[in-house]
Amino acid sequence: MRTFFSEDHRLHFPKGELSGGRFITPHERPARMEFILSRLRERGFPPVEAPGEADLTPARRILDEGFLHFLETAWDEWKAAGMEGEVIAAGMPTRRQRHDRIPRHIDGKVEYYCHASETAITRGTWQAALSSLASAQAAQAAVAGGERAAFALCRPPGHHATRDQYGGYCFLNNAAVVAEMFRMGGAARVAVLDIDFHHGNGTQDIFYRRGDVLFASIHGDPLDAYPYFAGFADETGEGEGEGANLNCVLGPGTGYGPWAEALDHCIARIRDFGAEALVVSLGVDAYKNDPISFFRLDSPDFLDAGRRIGRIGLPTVLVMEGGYAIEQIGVNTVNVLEGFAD
Ligand code: Q9C
Ligand code: ZN
Repeated sequence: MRTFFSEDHRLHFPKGELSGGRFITPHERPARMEFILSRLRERGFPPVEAPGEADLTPARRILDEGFLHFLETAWDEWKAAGMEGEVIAAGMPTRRQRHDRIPRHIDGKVEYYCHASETAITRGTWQAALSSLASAQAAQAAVAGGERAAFALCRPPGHHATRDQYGGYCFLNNAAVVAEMFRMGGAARVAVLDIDFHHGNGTQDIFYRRGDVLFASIHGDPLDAYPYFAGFADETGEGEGEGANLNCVLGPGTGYGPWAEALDHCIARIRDFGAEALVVSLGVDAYKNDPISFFRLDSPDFLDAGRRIGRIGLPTVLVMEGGYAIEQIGVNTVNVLEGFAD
């Protein structure tokens, strides 16, 4: 399987993540990529390939233009306003507040376009997010060109980014753009299968009213886990999208048995839906020792999960999302890829 990867991810490494009332070194850090790259080499995967430039045309079809412009200019505006640190949202518009006017002041714009303040924007964040998207797009092009599957080793991740908000370490929704590109390329129906521990609220948001893209996700119960305010089982889609959104919610301590049952449930739905292409939001934070999640998958379970996903038999782009047990992220991620290719 070919892997697409850009070194530009290094341009995004905030000094701090707000966690438990303190600033810690972000869980979502550059070293994550090193462990995956080294495992890919160890297992004899072909050398990773650098993507070309990101093409924002497909992104503009599903993302808000003002949001894209904000991401591109936020750092400069923040600095021009005399802010000394990294771009961090101190608040967000909430219940019974106005969402119909975008603030003029950069501090207000940041609050408008952010949904989780653990995530900071730095000088290089936009370029890193663009190059991450470029890797996803290169993987999509490879699959559209006839490869059975390709791996987009994306950083920063994307599945928490909605059409107009960043957060949860995500800025541009790579998986959603790939799904849209499959549609543009002629696939009548596309499925996104999200196995990251956290609910892919961004992807759900983008396709919620659409019947041509199925979103199916297995994740920690939002009553107990980020993103808290989305991901419940009764969110099934709206309008044309009714029935094209499947949330499989599992509680603290869930092991591979029930997790694999949920996976099979998602797979059956993907088959019934008649998807012609598959996008996998590949997070490995369901791992038992992940520092910010509560499932109990073990490393060999990822191999089995990969096998089940491979047996769906669809042209597939696997897009990297989360995974914060850094020492094991390489083995767990590559296990999914190897299981898939079995
Ligand atoms: N104190 C992804 O896996 N909350 N994002 C962190 C830690 C945000 C995870 C709380 C988690 C975001 C792509
Ligand atoms: Zn996650």
